[in-house]
Amino acid sequence: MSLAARPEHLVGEDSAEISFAQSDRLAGISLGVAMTALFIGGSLGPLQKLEHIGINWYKPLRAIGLQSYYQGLTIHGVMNVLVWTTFFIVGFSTFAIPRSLNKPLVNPTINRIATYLGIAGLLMALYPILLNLASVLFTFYPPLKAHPLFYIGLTLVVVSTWVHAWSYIQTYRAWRRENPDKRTPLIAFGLLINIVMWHIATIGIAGEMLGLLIPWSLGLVEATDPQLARTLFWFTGHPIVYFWLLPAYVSWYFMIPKQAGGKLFSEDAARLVFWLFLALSIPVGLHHQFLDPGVPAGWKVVHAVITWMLFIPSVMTAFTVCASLETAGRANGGTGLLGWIRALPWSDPSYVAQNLAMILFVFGGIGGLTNASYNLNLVIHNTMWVPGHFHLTVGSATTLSFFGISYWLIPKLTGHQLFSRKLALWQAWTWFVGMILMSNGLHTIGLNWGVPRRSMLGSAPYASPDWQPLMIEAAIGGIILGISGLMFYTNILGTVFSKKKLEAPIEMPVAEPLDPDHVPPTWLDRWRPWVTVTIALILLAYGPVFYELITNINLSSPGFKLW
Ligand code: HAS
Ligand code: CU
Repeated sequence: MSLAARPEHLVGEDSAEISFAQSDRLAGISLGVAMTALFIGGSLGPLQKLEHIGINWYKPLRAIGLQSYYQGLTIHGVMNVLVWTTFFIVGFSTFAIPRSLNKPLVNPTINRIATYLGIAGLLMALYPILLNLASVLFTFYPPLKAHPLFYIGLTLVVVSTWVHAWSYIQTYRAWRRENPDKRTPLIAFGLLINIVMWHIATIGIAGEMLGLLIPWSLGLVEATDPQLARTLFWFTGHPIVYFWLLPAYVSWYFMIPKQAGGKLFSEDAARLVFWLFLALSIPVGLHHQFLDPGVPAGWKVVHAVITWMLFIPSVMTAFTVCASLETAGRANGGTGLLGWIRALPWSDPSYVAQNLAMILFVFGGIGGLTNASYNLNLVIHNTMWVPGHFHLTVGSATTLSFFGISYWLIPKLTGHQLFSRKLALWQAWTWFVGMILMSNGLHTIGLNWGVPRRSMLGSAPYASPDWQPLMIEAAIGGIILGISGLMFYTNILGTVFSKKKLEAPIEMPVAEPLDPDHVPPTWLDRWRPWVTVTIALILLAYGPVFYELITNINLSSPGFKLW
């Protein structure tokens, strides 16, 4: 279908008059920072697994300044789950929102400022981390106390995402003024909901940083209130996981069907799912605090119930994405009950990486429900089960999907052919196998023996020989993941420095709905009611909790530096 003939809400590519060069350049910078961060953080992962089976790697690494296992684990957590995700999402949004609206950013200077602010914040936070002045892990729970630059730097990274968000919203509003009766194009729709959800969600961490941790680390106040800090942290800390997931969902819903040769099964279902994530992502943070003594039990129940409601949009996603893939498989000639699966594009690495990510997410999601059940949470909280869970979610659903996106996006941005499709396919499959081995080992030792997470198990006096086979399984998985990571970087660097230009331009994949004449109802494209419900639910589920904690604020805990 020619661009001009496409229904308006499906357009998503350069037209002769419109240039996206500025936003593409900014997107490229953010993606580069993201990938560098993952390289640094990811390379420590296999080493942690080796420590757990008694191979002590961090002593030799003292020569290059790494002081301890906990410093390594902080670098791993901060670089992977905070920096890689955030910068990739900003890069992907900066690339895809203007294209999807078919309108360049109205004020790219704002995004340029935001990009450099984010990088400045990152460097500021890295300085104390690398000097072993902030080995407080990625959750930075007080009373562990880091150097002030750690908190200030991370705050600036969050502020940079707000500044990006303001620019995207400005561009969207300009588009809306020009198109008052049109439905928001789907890719922009999903990414905008994600960034707005994130904006509301980060009020928690902003409160924690500005109200408690920064003044405390600067010595302006002597003591802090760890319970209030933890609760503010998880106000942001749960929705952050959907901030990481929703860009992958954008790709699964609105891009993958196109790449696979099919159609989006239901546009209405897809739109509803994103609104449900806006409304339900935030008022659930207490499911990370079921074991915290200072939070009233009744509110934990409320958050548990909303968490189960949040399960619904993910199950709807499983159904809709599967149905879209079925349309693709059948369009490609697949027949029978399952024959369409074989007809999916299993030789396209971008597709394969993302489909494998979806499969791993089925197991990560089931584990999430286990976590959210209070009585089961008592068994697995703070055990190795939890890293097992989040490597299937952020480490697979998100990260492997982002790899899949990179396999078309990096060639698109550089204008160079992907260095090696075969290597990319191997990369996706080795990530899949490595993650199955590692997460199975971690889940099982956590569940069966309560083996603690975030511990130097290789030298723990309580470690039992019974754990060893599963630890070895997890370590083999971790090493395979390390090799897979190296394959990814070889391919990306190979592409960036390749001399082979693209033979044909790459278009951003934009899936068309199965029924092209269907116009989604207005209530699925209006911000006001959904934002109102979101704020009301937050006030309901968190209002009394914060009222209680703030009126009884207890600034009594000094800071500790235990590393
Ligand atoms: Fe979680 C802890 C509950 C999802 C990340 N989670 C964590 C932590 C992280 C994390 C990082 O209730 C650790 C934080 C820390 O350091 O302490 N999580 C949930 C629940 C969900 C969930 C209910 N988590 C995620 C996602 C994450 C993530 C997504 C990152 C991206 N999580 C918890 C709880 C804890 C927790 C407690 C605290 C544990 C504790 O005690 O410390 C749900 O959203 C999951 C719903 C998902 C599904 C899966 C749907 C499947 C789909 C794929 C479809 C497949 C297809 C394949 C189409 C039900 C959508 C087709 C295939 C073909 C071949 C055709
Ligand atoms: Cu959560």
